[in-house]
Amino acid sequence: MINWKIEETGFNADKIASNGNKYLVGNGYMGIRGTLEEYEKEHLVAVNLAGIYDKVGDGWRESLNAPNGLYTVIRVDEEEYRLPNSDPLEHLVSLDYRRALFSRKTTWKTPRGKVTVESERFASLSEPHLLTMKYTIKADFHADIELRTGIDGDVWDINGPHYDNLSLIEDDGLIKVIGTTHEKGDKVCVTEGCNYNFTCEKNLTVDGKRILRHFSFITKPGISYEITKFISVYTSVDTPDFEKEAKQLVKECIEKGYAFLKDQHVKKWEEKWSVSEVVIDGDDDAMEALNYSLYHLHSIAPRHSESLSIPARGLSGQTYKGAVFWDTEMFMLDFFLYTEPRVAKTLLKYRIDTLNGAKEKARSYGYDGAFYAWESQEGGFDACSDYNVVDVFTGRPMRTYFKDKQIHISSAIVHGIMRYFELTQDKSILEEGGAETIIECAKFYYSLLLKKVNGQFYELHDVVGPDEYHERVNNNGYTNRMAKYTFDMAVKIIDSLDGFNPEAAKHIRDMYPVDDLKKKFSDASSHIYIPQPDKEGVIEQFDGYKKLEDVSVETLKSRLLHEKEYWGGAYGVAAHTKVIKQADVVTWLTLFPEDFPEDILLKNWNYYEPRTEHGSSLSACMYALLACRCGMPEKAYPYFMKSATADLTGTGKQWAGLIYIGGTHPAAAGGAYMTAINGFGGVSFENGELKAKPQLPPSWNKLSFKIIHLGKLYQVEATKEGAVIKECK
Ligand code: IFM
Repeated sequence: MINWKIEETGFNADKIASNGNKYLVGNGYMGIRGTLEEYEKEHLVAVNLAGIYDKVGDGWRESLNAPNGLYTVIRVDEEEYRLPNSDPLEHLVSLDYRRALFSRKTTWKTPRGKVTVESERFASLSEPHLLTMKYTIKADFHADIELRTGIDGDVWDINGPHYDNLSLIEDDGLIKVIGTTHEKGDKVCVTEGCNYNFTCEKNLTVDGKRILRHFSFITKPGISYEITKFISVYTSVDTPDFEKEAKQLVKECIEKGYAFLKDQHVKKWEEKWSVSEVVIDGDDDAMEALNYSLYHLHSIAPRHSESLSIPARGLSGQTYKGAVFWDTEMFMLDFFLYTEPRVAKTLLKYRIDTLNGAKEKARSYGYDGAFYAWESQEGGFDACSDYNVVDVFTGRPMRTYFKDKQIHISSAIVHGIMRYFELTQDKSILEEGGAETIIECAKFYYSLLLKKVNGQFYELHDVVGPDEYHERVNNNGYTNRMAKYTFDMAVKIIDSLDGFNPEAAKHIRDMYPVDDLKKKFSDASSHIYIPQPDKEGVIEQFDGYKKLEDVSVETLKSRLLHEKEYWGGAYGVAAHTKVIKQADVVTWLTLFPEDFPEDILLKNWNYYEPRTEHGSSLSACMYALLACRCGMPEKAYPYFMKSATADLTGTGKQWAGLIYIGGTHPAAAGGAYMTAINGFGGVSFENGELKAKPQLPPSWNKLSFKIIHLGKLYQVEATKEGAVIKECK
């Protein structure tokens, strides 16, 4: 059995950035990096907010980090003690990921004795605007302590600063910092109030962008001096009354006290685990890594909203501009669909509600329908830049084609909506805009189809597939197959309009010439070119792939001139070779294994596996899933562990050229979940029935989990002998 805790003893300054990700706590509204209270912006402190963005000058538009209400520093006998500046005698950080509690304990040796600080914090799962911390100081002598605690408005930004001005205010015993954003004048308001159990001299200062309370007292040896902080975070996008609500929440929390709030928070987490915990008998490492991954997914689920999605790096900072990618629909969605379908719907509603942005993007390129943002922010705005990578050699931005050519993004939205519908039979998703979204995505692909004068097939040219190292290719198999799927789904929707509520059906019929569209989409689906296996059984990833240089990933690595060099783009080392960044044909075959006999699936797995760099954390799980499909759980296992441990090891890529891409990896977490449940557990849904044909890795004796299907909760017990599925009463 696992102890649901990760911890690290001793202090290592090199781990400040990676521990910020690893020890993150969050509640979907905000993510608080696992940094220490005394850290400042150079240590990548962030209270990263969901769904609110800003742009400064020519910098990239990115998500906001709120002022840091946890900020706390101590002075002992007039000397400041803080990491990383003052070497500790002992240091421990830990994360109880069952209860989502971060804690630290640090002891310093001072000239007169030892001083220990301990803290515990959580982003409340029962109150999305609340961040709470308990901080204690203990000394083994009569230490002269000055505790400075308050709100640090000098926040870490990649493309900031985002607050044009900051107001630092004391109000009725509380302190607050309100930042006004550059672009739209949105307000971010952090309010702090505290309780403490000691008598002291008090003072309040405003020091630049910090508002700080000072508590001065002399310790008695062995006595703990405790302060609890209640911090509310609100924005003007949440409510026009943000200041009032922020204050009210803090006041209420001061009354309720830390223990009560913690208890409520822990109960909420227990509720989540009661459905989502996965038990792996025989492999504690795997069980720990998997549930730790699920912890991250829970921590970033936007439960406070009905229409919001999850950024590719979760709420761990501004990497990838805090934007939403296909990661959500293709990699994270199943976890929520199986354990908390309401969240899955929220994620998809975000796409439905940003349809206008997608239509505008399509129009801006001269296409019809909906071309979803590659890096989606609010309103569906595409934050992806045409120059999304910086060349390490010249320091110049490189033209990349993620935004304009990665057209498979729209099909991911269709896949997500249909998967939600198929697994829940909740038609409202289609009636409330899902049907329209699917039709618009189909119109988009339809407007891109090409036919050569004497050609038999429709083709899709000049695209980028999931393997981003090969840009502007023709007939990427994954993209063409997903376009076909989109046409099929649009036809299915048109055919099912009679079963919609009359108003929704009328809306669709009024908007579209449905019979004509059905004819067009059916024709497109039957005639779109889908690459077929060659005589070795291998499917060419795109036209001309086979002619590229066949080198190993290792050889390619040996050709690098710089460790941060970008492998893709026109001149990247991978561009003229068969080395691919991430699963591409393999992703197609994972999604549509029924397209080919099993020996073809296997041949393609064997062919592409040694040619894949896995430069994206999205890659490994697709190899794991297809390996399971091919009856190779032992080959799937290392890929599963790679996905499940992405945030535990923190060894993923940190740079794309000179652009920082570090942070948490929720798509890998979701991919690990899919591998455990769909792959090893062999879960499928046939004719509305939940089935499981397990194939466990050698070391696993039993895999147990729960799944919500068609509104009912089931317990699945999978062993090497088979599975037992029981409805939970
Ligand atoms: O969506 C992915 C993409 O497939 C590869 N680069 C990183 C993106 C965000 O995770």
